[in-house]
Amino acid sequence: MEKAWWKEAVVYQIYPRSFMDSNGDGIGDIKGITSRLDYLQQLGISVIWLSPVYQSPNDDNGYDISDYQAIMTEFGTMEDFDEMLTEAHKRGIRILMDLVVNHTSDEHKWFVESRKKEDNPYHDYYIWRPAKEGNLPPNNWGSVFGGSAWQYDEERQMYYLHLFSKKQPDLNWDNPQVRKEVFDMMNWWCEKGIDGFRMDVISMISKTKEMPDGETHCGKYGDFGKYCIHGPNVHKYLKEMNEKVLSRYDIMTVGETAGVTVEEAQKYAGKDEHELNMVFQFEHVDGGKYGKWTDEPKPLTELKQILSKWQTQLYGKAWNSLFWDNHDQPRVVSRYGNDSKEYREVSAKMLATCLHMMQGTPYIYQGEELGMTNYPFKTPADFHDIESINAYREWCESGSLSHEIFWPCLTFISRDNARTPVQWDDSQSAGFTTGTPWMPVNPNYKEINAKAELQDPQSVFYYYKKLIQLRKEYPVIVYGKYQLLLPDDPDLFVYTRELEKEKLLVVCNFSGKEQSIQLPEEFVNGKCLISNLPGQYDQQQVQLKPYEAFVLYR
Ligand code: TEU
Ligand code: CA
Repeated sequence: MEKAWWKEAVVYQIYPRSFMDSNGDGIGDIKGITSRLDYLQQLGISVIWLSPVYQSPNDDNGYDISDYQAIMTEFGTMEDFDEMLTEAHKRGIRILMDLVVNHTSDEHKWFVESRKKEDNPYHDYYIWRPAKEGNLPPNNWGSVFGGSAWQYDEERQMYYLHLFSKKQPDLNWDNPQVRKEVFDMMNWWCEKGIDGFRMDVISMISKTKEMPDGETHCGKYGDFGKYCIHGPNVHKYLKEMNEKVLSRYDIMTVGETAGVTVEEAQKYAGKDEHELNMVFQFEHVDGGKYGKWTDEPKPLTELKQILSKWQTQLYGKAWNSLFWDNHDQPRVVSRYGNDSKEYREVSAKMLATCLHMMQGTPYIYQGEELGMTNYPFKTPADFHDIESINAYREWCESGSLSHEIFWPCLTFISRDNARTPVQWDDSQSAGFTTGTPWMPVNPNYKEINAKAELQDPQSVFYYYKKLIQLRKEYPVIVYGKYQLLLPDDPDLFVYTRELEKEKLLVVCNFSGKEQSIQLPEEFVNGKCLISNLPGQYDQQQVQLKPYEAFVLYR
């Protein structure tokens, strides 16, 4: 298999608003990030994925961009950005920008022009359609954040499409001028020296010309998926982007492709396709009882089946990205582990072992390396996230579900779980800010914080550090072939990796109960590379404590 730096990298995602505040206004910022680069270097990561830092009215926390070539005032200045980039590079850390080009903010100058009544060069930059009789929207599509996907514009007297909030109008990628503007902007950032892009909902940039009603599943709105996801020209446009931008630089790219199948992923990230390096697939975190909402984790057998399918079916054809957490997901220790006092640390380490020993590029979301947990929400007024607020309104206030049924789902899955400030120390506001944080700090910061973990050699932090180190030392972790063992075991996740003469055995107990396992003969007396408990692994029969995990090498 061809080697590449981005295959060997470990990425750390920063959600700037909640990472570190440098000036006491309660909002994380770029100088705050720069001040924590030493911490990230100590962890050992090689790449930062920076969630959006561009100028934005923050309807969706920066995923609604009003100027792609300016920094959000609250986050600092372009000088601050340049300094952060230089300081990161000095430490051997590369920076990926979040590229949000399926839509802009409605405050972007392109949209401000586009919505004007008179004809102008921006008229065709967005997706405009006349109203249907009775001034009704062009079709029944619902937006991801609730309500119709169409907004009537009084000025232009037409509807525009917004797959997300009405302040996030979708760009018309069929217009060559739009593509040129986007590619020029990307080249501008590459010339600045950034190291790649994470591409927001890149699978949605191409829409069908015909826009009929979508199927309705629950509720009154139709599903736009068939017409907007992996649309007719998406691969054509990405190949064009590759030719005009990506291929000209030594950069890394990862596409966010919700709903992607293994076959489709090979088109986006196939090694000879000349599109992207890898994609994010979401099967292991998607699918709830009510749309995306649920109050329970997937059964382990299903989780194993999904992750193993991606491991084996992309092998040698395309590259995987590996993640449990991001700014749109709840905290993994609360979701697939156990965030009780007794098991939080051991289960956080087990989950990390399970993911970091797989093939693909691992992504760590800020705070995950500390075993940060979900937030104890008390009332609907505790939410900041537009998706959570709208979902509560749509499911509960409309009466389709009772508060008692929906509340546990909302608190279990809400994106706000990931967005509370990073817990740096046990001082007020967890050392995130000297002011009032824009979002409350999780009250468990006195026990769970970076300062305490840096002082404790047994901490979750040092465990992540060791996993990252192992990936650098053992090529089998990066390039080895994956095989799942015990697929039907409801409690144990066991797999092997193999590269020429090297072999790894990874054993993870996902349950809160003791388990036992019969090791494959060849691993008896194997070398233990890492374990989250002081276990004995030199006999064929091994007893496992709750959430125990270990890796044997031979
Ligand atoms: O998310 C895209 C996406 O597919 C959404 O479904 C997302 O998973 C959301 O949480 C729905 O449950 C990206 C960004 O990651 C997200 O933060 C943005 O809000 C969204 O695009 C719009 O830019
Ligand atoms: Ca600040």
